[in-house]
Amino acid sequence: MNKEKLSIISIIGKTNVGKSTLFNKLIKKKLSITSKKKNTTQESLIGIKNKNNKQFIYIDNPGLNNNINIIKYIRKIIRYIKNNLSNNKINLFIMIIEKELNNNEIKIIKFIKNIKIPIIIIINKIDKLKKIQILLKIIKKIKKFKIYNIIPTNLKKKKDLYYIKKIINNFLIEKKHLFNKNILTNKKDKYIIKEIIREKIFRLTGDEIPYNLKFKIKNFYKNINIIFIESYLITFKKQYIKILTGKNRNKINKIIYLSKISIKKYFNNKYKIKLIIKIKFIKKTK
Ligand SMILES: Nc1nc2c(ncn2[C@@H]2O[C@H](COP(=O)(O)OP(=O)(O)O)[C@@H](O)[C@H]2O)c(=O)[nH]1
Ligand SMILES: [Mg+2]
Repeated sequence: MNKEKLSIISIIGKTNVGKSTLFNKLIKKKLSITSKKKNTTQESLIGIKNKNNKQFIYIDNPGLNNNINIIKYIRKIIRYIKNNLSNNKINLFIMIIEKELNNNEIKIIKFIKNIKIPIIIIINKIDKLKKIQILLKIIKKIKKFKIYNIIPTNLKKKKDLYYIKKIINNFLIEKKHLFNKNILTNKKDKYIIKEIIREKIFRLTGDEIPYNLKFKIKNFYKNINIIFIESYLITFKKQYIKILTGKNRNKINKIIYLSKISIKKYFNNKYKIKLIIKIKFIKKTK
């Protein structure tokens, strides 16, 4: 019999480089929300993929911002694994970059090399690069740090994902699986649903709006054939009520409609979805 193999893989990088896009593709399920806006992912999230005797545990993380302390960022990510995966350690880091390798990213490489955890670097969105020379320059710069697992990608292409998976396969260790085969994530259904709705809000509203909102699920239940969600969209600016509602409620209705489709899909069309979103204005007291 084949012995069980395991790998704990943490995906890191600046905000908006494509971490959640890669994460979803690797686990073959849209679990993490993605958008063009910054800081879409706010909490780390575990996704599990099983293949025969292999178990891949991927972690999607919030993005690295320019103004945060790099070491703190990495330590927090390492701690998340310790706390949520019963003291296990990360086997592999995947760092995604785009267009350049900046100083913060160099600091991360140095830190990770220092603690002796393997790292793969993905140079994503190569479809947006104007010249091949830019790519060659980045690769050269990375190689200076003795990192040779460098994968240029356009995550919208299937072929590129195949190479990434092949490389990840080299970092499995012989170890008992941490999760049962039918488990997909460490998060509760309510959390995933909240994220799905948050994604629609992100995608359907203007740039500044999502950062001035709070979204709360007030009531939630799930039985054998229905999921019921009653929620609040709280805004701190009065003028946003109109924008969020839209003409004849068309904006909020669209958010509800698209959320329902995604929630249904996430649960493999097993449930009817009843979703209520109430818009509420609260004066911020600060
Ligand atoms: N052009 C292009 N866009 C991409 C690629 N990969 C991801 N994106 C887009 O980049 C945006 C940010 O992706 P996301 O996964 O949310 O980034 P994260 O903040 O790092 O998790 C989304 O709109 C993605 O569709 C790529 O290879 N090429
Ligand atoms: Mg993300």
